[in-house]
Amino acid sequence: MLSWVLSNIRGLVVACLCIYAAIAHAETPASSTFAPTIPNKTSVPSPAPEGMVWIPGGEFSMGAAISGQGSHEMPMASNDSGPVHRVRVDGFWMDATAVTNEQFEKFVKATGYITIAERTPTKEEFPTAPAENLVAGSVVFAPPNHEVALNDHYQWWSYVKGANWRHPQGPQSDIKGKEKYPVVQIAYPDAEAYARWAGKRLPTEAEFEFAARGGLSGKTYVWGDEFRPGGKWMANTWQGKFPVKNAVEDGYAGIAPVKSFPPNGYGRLIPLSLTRKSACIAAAHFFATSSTAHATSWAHAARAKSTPARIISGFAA
Ligand SMILES: [Ca+2]
Repeated sequence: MLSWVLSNIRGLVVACLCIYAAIAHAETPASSTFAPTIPNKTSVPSPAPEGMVWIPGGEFSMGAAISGQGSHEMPMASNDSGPVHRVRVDGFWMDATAVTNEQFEKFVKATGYITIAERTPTKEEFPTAPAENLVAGSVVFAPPNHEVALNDHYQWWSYVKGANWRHPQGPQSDIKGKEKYPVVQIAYPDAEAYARWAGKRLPTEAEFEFAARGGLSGKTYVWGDEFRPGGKWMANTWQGKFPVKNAVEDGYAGIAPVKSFPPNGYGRLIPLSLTRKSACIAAAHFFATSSTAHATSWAHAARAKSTPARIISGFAA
């Protein structure tokens, strides 16, 4: 049952709806060390689409030089982030912030779209699941009241019937007054659907990482190597013993409204940092845009180990 609940990640959120523009990746010789980002010299197209920033593209060092265990602590890197390798991306437009609840609501009102978390799972999708478990819902952060091993995220994620983007923590919760918060409980197909409706697309992982780095290279965070320069909170993070105690010193126990923290070097409001997946953990949900999406770019992306970002975040806590 537990394994089914956990495998039923269909509702687990893609908080990162990054929709954007053009591509064209080309692999360059791998290197185990970071080298400076070399931005493209092409001029910025105009006019700028509303709410979007131009990511110049160029050549950069992608990945992480260290491996980690996927804990909440920084710095960390997922084990598939290495080795560091040079990748080139074309310039593209990207949403400056995560897609908000009010933006997503416009999409739903216009299309009648029903998200994955709102759909009842079928026996065909989950043939081994007990019938009583085939209920619509999603995964919600539910911290234990005692310390637990950090290699078992099932200790703090629970499948909750009726949890979806309108009710992020379950039926008793809602998003009233949270119009400017990133939409959560959104699955990858939901993000794709939103992107299509908006005339955009999801970014590849390479594009996402290029944008997240903000022109810097090999830095721990998108703003540099110091976690709190001048004592300033630069992103929404967890303070305290995870997942038991959240001291909330940065003012946010769960997700924060967009634009709550400084943007990075490209003007994008990206929270954390460094490695692809962890960049999302602090609730970085972005949307970029796009004018074109070449099929070949996906192939190139795959070759460069830069599969389209299927970033999950969640933080419906
Ligand atoms: Ca926080």
